[in-house]
Order: sequence, then structure tokens, then C-alpha cells
Amino acid sequence: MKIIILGADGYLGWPTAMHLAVRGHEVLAVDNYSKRQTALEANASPLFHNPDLVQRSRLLREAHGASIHIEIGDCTDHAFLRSAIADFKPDGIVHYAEQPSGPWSMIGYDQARRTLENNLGSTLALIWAVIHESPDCPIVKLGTMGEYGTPNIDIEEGWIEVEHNGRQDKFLFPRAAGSLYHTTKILDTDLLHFYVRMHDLRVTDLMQGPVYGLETAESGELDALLPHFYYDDIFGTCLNRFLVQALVGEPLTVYGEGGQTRGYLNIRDTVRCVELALTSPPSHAELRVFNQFTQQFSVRQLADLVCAAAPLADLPPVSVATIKNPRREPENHYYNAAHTGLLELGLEPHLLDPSVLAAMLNRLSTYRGSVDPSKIQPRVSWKSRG
Ligand code: USQ
Repeated sequence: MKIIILGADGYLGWPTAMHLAVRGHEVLAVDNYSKRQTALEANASPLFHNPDLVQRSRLLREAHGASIHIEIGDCTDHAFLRSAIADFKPDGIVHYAEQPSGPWSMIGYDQARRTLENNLGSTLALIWAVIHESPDCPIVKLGTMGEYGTPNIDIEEGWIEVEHNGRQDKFLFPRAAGSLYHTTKILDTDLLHFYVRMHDLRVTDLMQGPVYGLETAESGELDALLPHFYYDDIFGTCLNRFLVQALVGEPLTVYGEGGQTRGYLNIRDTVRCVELALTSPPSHAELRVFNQFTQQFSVRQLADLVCAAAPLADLPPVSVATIKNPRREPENHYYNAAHTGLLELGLEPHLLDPSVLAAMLNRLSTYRGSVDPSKIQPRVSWKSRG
């Protein structure tokens, strides 16, 4: 297949580009490096340096003989996307080109505006570029499990049948996000649903949980092919942060009571899920939703797993610090989300246990000296009035 990846420099975009290219797909990677810029502004830096897309694609070619086409450009620019699609003629487009941090979106007005403009702007620009240039081309959109929030009922896979006053209908599952970033993902879903109904588009919305890990089959031993790995409070996700904290002997930062439960998945499963969504596309006028995670854990359970992994990686015992939760979120709640769609398409999950985490700790240990402890404690409060 010919596949365009929007946001290809990101934590998930680059591993996805490699995975698809090495499996024989022709890949066009698109990015404008805005995440790197935003992270610099927020005084966040990845644990190790990541070469740019041109350098990394050269390294990939040397390692695997697979090529990736690169276009540097802004995915909120409709004309740019339109000409990229007209020239490349894709069979599928993956949309990762969004500001991905809940904490960053909650710093203040400027960050809220930029999150909203970038995330909705890129989705709208893409929708219209597809309508104009390639209306049959399936779109795979990265959504988030965070769209659903933590309802006191089972979470269905995107859609729910409702019976009301003796009549029945099917609706998008109710959503109530916990940050402005997660809310932009809800708005994205609604935008896509609208244009699916109006223009018969073919869309897969992947409601993905927090991802952990850094290595995929394609990166192998080459650290220059690894994705960005952030461990700060703004761009680092919970489990990746806990690993770095364990590495430098900092107590694990469990926010509040630690009962916050989410659906997690290994980065190796992310790239496979996206491939499955591309190779089994939905019909015309279909918004297909998959819940993209493999296992549910509470924050406290993640901390326990990291504590168990530390001795396997020859690290001293790890302690856990319960700190005041900077976010507004339920800390003990019901959580049970369906996630059968991707398994039915053929996903074989990489499950989490202490030995998986110990392998990650070993790989990260080269960079122990680069960890800046001042980036670990939370700086952004949901109640700030910036
Ligand atoms: N948490 C801690 N300690 C920490 C960091 C986080 O207890 O040091 C807690 C948070 O309060 C939250 C949970 O861990 O309850 C998950 O937080 P996270 O930062 O790992 O994930 P989140 O903010 O939800 O966002 C991440 C990605 C985002 C993606 C989302 C999937 O940054 O791009 O959409 O995971 S989901 O959570 O399913 O919405």
C-alpha cells in the first residue's frame, strides 16, 4: 500500500513509519517538527537525542534496505496536504499530527488555543484534502481512550445501542474527557463523524490508551532509530516516567490515591494496530471505532510492576511517593472497557510483566546520566489560571 503518515516525527509516528516501510509499504512521512519546538518551549527534552527524519530514514535504509519519503510541512495547511495527497496518491492516511499532551493543554489560554487550533485544524485540513483529492482513501485517525473518561458503566467500542421510550438507536458512546487535549480528540471524532455522513468518507478512529515502551522490531539495537522518549511531567506518559524515576532512584510519582485506571499498550502493539486498521479498511460512509489497548492497570498497579522490575535490572529497591494530584480526575472509579475489534483483526498483544519492564530499564540505563531530576515533579496544575 501507499501510506501517508501525518505527524511522522512523533513518539508513535516514527515507529509506525518504520514498521510499514520495512513490511514493504511505500511510506510518505510528513511532519514540521512542531512537537520538538513545543517541548523546548516547555523546558522538556527527550532522554536522548533523536536525529531528524532525513537522517533517520537514511539509517533505516542502511539497516533494513527500506526507504521512506519525507515532506516537511504543516498539517494544518490544507493546500500543503492537498498537494501531498495529489502527488503521492495514497491508499491510506494515518493522522497523528496533533499536540498530544494533556498537561500542556492545561497550562493556560495560549496553550489551550494552540492545542485546539492545531488538533482541530489538522483534522479539518485533512478531511477536506481527502474530499478534494482522494475521497475513497481510508483515514486512520489516532483518538484516545481518554475521550470516554471514566463512566460508571462498561465502555463499549465506540458505539452504544440505546433504548429510549420504547424506541432504539445507535450513538457514539458518551464522552467526557479530563483535559482540553482529550476534549479536542472528542471534537475530532465528531468532525469526522459529520463528514463521514456528508461525504461517505471511510474512517477508523483508534481510541488508544497510554502507550509505553521504546523499542520496536525495526529499531533493533540502533538507538538512533528509537522514538522520542520524554520523562518530564508534561510530555512523558505515566509508565515511561516511572521507568526513568526507577533508573535514577527517585520515588515513583503516584498522583493522589493511584486508583486511576486506564487501558495500556506496548508501542509494538500500536504499530501493529495501525497496520491492521490500514490493511482492513472500513466501508464507505463508515466511522469504525476500535478501543486500542491490551491491558487495564491502575497507577498503583503500574508502580508495583516497576518496583518488581527494578531488582531484575540490578537496580536498588524503588520507593513510591503518593503526591498531591495536580489533575482533576477520579482517583478510585469503575473501569471496564471493551477491546475486541483489533484482536479479531489479528492483533497478538505484547503483555506487560516485570521482565518486560526490566528489559526497558536495561536499555534506558545508558542514559541514566542525562536524566534531569528537576523535570520529574508535576509543574502544571489543572486549577492554574495562567
Ligand atoms: N499519572 C501519575 N503519575 C505520573 C503521571 C501520570 O499518577 O507521574 C497518572 C495521571 O494522573 C493519569 C494516569 O497516570 O491518571 C495517566 O496519565 P498519562 O500522563 O500517562 O496519560 P494521559 O495524560 O491520559 O495521556 C497519555 C498521552 C495522550 C494519550 C493518552 C491516552 O499523553 O497523548 O491520548 O495517554 S488515554 O489516557 O487513554 O487518554
